[in-house]
Amino acid sequence: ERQEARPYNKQRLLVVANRLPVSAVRRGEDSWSLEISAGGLVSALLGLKEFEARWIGWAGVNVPDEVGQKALTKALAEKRCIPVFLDEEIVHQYYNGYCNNILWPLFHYLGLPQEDRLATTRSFQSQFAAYKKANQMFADVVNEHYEEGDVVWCHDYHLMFLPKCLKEYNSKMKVGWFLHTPFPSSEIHRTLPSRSELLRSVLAADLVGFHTYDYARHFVSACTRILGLEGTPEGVEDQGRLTRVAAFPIGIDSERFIRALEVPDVIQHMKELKERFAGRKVMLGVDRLDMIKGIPQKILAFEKFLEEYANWRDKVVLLQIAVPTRTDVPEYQKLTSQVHEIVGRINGRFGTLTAVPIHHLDRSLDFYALCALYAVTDVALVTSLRDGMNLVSYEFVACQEAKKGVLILSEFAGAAQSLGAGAILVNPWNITEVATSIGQALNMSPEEREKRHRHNFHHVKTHTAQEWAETFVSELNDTVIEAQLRISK
Ligand code: ADQ
Repeated sequence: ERQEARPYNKQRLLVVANRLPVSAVRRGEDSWSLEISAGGLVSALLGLKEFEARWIGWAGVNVPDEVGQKALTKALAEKRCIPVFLDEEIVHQYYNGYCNNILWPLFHYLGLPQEDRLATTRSFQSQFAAYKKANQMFADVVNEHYEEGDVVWCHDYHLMFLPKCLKEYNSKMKVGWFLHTPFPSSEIHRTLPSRSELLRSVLAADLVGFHTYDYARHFVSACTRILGLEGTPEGVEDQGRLTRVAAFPIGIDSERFIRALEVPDVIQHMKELKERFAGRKVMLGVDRLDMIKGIPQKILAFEKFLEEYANWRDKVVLLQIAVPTRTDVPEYQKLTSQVHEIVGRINGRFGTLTAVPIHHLDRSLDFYALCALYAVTDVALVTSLRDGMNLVSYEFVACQEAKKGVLILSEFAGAAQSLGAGAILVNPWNITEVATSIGQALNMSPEEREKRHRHNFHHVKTHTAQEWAETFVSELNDTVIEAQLRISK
């Protein structure tokens, strides 16, 4: 495969992320069926015409035997994917442990789960060791497939140790690292026992990217305060070597959503939804069922709204679609029952024999069903307690050209910086404020809705995922050229 001819001048891009964009199901000893999952990153990279992208990552399944590994590697190669095989113990310590139980809550300002606090502190060293080991395994695979001139783009908090491993193999490798979550204040980051090692490793990259300027600033101050390095307008300097640090706000493939609204199935589905909820305003929440999304806070705010705005009680419905994730982590199981409990209580309190105010689904919707739902919604509610960006808000806006519904958006989502002028911004912890904003959204004049939508729609259409990826990769190329020029001077 490495010998494969390719048009000269097409640069290869190795995208390294914890998960490959496929779900793999084993059909027999040496046969697999694969399905590509069309997330934001996939569509962003599909649009990158001048690069030839390969993915490197974990396929999300444990494959202990060599026959299975060989067969999966072969099947994945057709999708331009290269697997990293992680065994169950590593997944437990690295992925469930260090990534999801330590870094994820910390980067979202949530602290460690209460009753786990001491246990987590005790297992910290072994989990961090597994994290480094896993990152080294990713590095081995990258190194094996790397060819001179390739660009290596590492993604997210799972792979903070990767830039260092890669540069140790080959200091000439062009390495970029992008964080999809917030980077917290340095006061939070400094509580991590491995704070310095992680920062130093990320700094080994040539370019480090974040969704917002604030996250980039937090990262630079962590480097100055914790490592004593110098922050410059370009990034962080260590003994004459510059690591460029900048903001690259992600977007979506907006045309894909806009086009979907013309598909007959979607139109039919919209018609059914409109009939189903005739006479009621539709409010919508679409989230992964995660602590950071503020789902209980959103539902409590909706309850407050029903209490305070009695005349709206039978004229509004909240559809909350929450796809379960990380279901084997106890904290997530607890969140599920908490949400069910609140929804049950509110439906019991405000429901009638024929209608309930909240429809809560623990599932994901397929792309067309999601588009239809976005398009018939009057008010979307995004109440993340912290969120790197939040693409749901972008997807909603993309589907609202006809309806011009209102977006209520948490000020703690990265998207607040780009869609803030068109949305109603709220502090999700203040349920009275959110309830009032719901009232304001439902009563908003068509002129004001039009004005706000125009602003956001323009943003979502012009700041696409493809543009985001292009900007990052070309900036990475430029950064490396500039560094070489500086050295040769
Ligand atoms: P996420 O935390 O997953 O991403 P988000 O950006 O909102 O959050 O993306 C979620 C995606 O999953 C969207 O494309 C959405 O359509 C889909 N989705 C969610 N719930 C669904 C459901 N019930 N059914 C169907 N689809 C559903 C992380 C960071 C974000 C950051 C992104 C990209 O946490 O802050 O914006 O990466 O960098």
